[in-house]
Amino acid sequence: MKMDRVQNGTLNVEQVRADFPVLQREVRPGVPLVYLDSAATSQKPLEVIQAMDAYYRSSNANIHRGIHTLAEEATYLYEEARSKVAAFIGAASPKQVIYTRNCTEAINLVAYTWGRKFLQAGDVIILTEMEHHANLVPWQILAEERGVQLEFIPVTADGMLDLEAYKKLLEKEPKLVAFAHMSNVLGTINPAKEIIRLAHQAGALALVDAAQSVPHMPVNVQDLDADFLAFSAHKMCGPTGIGALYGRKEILEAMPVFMGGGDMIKKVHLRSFTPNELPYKFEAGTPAIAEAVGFGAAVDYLKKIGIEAIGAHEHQIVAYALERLEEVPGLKVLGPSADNRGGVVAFSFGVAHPHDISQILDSEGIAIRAGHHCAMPLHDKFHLAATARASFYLYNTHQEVDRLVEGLYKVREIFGS
Ligand code: 7TS
Repeated sequence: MKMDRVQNGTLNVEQVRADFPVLQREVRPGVPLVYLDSAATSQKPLEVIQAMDAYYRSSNANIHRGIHTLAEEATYLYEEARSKVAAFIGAASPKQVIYTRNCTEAINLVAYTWGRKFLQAGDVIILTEMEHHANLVPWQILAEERGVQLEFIPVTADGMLDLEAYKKLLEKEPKLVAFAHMSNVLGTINPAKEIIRLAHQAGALALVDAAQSVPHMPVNVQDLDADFLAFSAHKMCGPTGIGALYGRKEILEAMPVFMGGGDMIKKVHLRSFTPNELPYKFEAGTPAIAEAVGFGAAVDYLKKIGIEAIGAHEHQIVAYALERLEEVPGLKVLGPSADNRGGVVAFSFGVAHPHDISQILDSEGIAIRAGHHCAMPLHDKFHLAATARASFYLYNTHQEVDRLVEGLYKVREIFGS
């Protein structure tokens, strides 16, 4: 398969597109879909859909319980997928990969368990001004409850983190530095390895919100030396309803349990319980089994295509998009140049509200996202209530960027912006 979809490290996008059933559809008769909203959720290749379908058709059972053929198959598939996900991010052991509902739940798990056990009033957590609410609100809740102090690495006018300011903040001896590997608005790829190195030097742990990086670039938790790393399957060709938290083993072991119930215990008495081993300790109740199977299939798919080739393709598309969008009068792109950016372009456009832009583009079959993209403080920083955002993945083409630009000229005609 690798042969026909990738040639000399370059994606054959037409071949790739054929793997995604939804990309064949027309939004309305004669209007083909241009899907530019993969930062919200990616489309799913047939292999993922089929893996989940096959699971339900032939192996559906609850896991870790029954000693019957189907239960054993389901358990095997669920754990096999965990091993695939662990290998994909370079984790030393699958035991360090905890299934969660999504990236949001993974970060909340850390805030609720590690945060509540190890942090006290006055302790400092460093975040950044470009965080998604998923890596902001859980810490705000903790701050309110425990008197933990939040500090923020500033974002510069061109959408980069101010690392000099970060170094100053580290003098406050934080307990945790939690940051987005890639911004879902600015597209900025942050220097994760350096941020983590500096955090460790200052005695802090580091949590990487990798929701926008794991789907698009090689991410290796051991190379990064991350203490925690969180991401969602649905942004990486997998299903909704499942994500993962990677954690350093000794930290996960020291953390108290998250939710209570079946599977997360070794023993239960009427008034007490003994927690299970990793990773089950953090997985209470019947999990998303079919979704785990789909998650594993998504990793297989990305590996077959090659994450480097995917990243290189997106880099080309985003560089082309930046070049084409610059031509459109009145349009202002947020964030850095293509060199420091993944496949996300958010912009404002004169008098046209992002919702109107999105609606007009939708009439042309073009799906983008409009709003604050769950990053309100970042929008406040740039004095914007909302932006329009196009985001790209392995299946997007240069022609689709052209369609976007044509659509924006139509917006301009209507609004005279
Ligand atoms: N972190 C970042 C950087 C994100 O972009 C997102 C989702 C999340 C965390 C949360 O992921 P979830 O799967 O738990 O929801 N970002 C977006 C987006 O940009 N548009 O829709 C969801």
